[in-house]
Amino acid sequence: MKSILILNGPNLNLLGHREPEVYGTDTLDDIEKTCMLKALNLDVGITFSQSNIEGELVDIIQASMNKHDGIILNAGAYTHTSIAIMDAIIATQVPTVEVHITNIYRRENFRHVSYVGRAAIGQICGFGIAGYSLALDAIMEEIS
Ligand code: CA2
Repeated sequence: MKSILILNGPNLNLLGHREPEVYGTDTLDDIEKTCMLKALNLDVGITFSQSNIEGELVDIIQASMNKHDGIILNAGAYTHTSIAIMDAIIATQVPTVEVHITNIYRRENFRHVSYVGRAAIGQICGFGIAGYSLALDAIMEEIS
């Protein structure tokens, strides 16, 4: 059975609790439950993880080598700044799909740059939390 890591970055633990007008009312737990159900249907194992700390995200990505077949990554604001996370994805060579809840290209200019995007297979953004489910389909298509 394939194994996918769903990794979320800084502040995404606040989903559903703050700024619902931007990020909606679903929590990270809700996203996890939805993904778990979908994973059952797809017959794939998923591991869910979140950190607010850049170095921890790098550690988690490194540890995914020989453990997971793919990564779904919402690196939050580190998307736009972190060469370290980009390098970790490239180094580990685990196929990665980048996800954003919002359409980052309709927001401030500083969100239009994605370092993660240079290392990812592809990007899904602007579809709310459905993006995680779409990313699961996309990564399964890629690694099956
Ligand atoms: O749209 C996305 O998924 C983002 O990755 C979310 C990041 C943002 O910095 C990226 O540009 C786009 C922010 C995550 C913060 O999440 C919050 C959730 C609820 C309340 C406050 C922040």
